[in-house]
Amino acid sequence: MSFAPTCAARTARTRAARTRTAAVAVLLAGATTLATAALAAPAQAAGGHRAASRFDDGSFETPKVPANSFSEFNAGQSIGPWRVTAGSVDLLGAGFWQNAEGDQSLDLNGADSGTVAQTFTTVPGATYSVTYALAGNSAGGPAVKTGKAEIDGQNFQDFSFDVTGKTFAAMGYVGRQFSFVARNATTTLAFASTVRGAYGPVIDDVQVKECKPCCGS
Ligand SMILES: [Ca+2]
Repeated sequence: MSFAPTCAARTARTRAARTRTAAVAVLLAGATTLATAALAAPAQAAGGHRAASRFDDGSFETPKVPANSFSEFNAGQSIGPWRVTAGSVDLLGAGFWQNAEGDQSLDLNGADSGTVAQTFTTVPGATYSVTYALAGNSAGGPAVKTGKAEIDGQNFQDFSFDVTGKTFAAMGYVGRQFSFVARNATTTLAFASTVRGAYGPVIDDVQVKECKPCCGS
């Protein structure tokens, strides 16, 4: 399965970081054939979750949690089209801190490190670009929040964010991007914290777009 690295490399903003990220994704994508057994079960229907549809609510706007507060969600619970697949996470309500998009965002650490995942329809063989905004919960240590983005249970991108000097009012969101080639009619995208404690990486504004024919065009 070709990955079309030249396509990923032409992604709209050819900042060095993005190009480097795409190159990493290419390398990782090449290893997918070795990890078929690790692929997540399509659609995760066993949990009573909705049938897979298009990727949705990458902004974590549903359900609404109380303004200036947050709600903890634990493994097995759903957050709109997402579900918590490990540990716990916190969904932050409007006004709690700065969001990258909309009124809410997600701390990947609730009581401790957590993972959220969403399964959505994809066209096998098509290339998709995933973008997301990354920050961190500066209310507690460690300063460097780490996590990873996974496609069908396979690590596609490690990420880290240093909250030093950041505040709830100025979260300092940065954009991250990687690409993947869909292998099946559904794909599961997950974000997992890899830092312990109650103050984790914060994500918002997750977008998944099919590259037709190129990402960023
Ligand atoms: Ca949001």
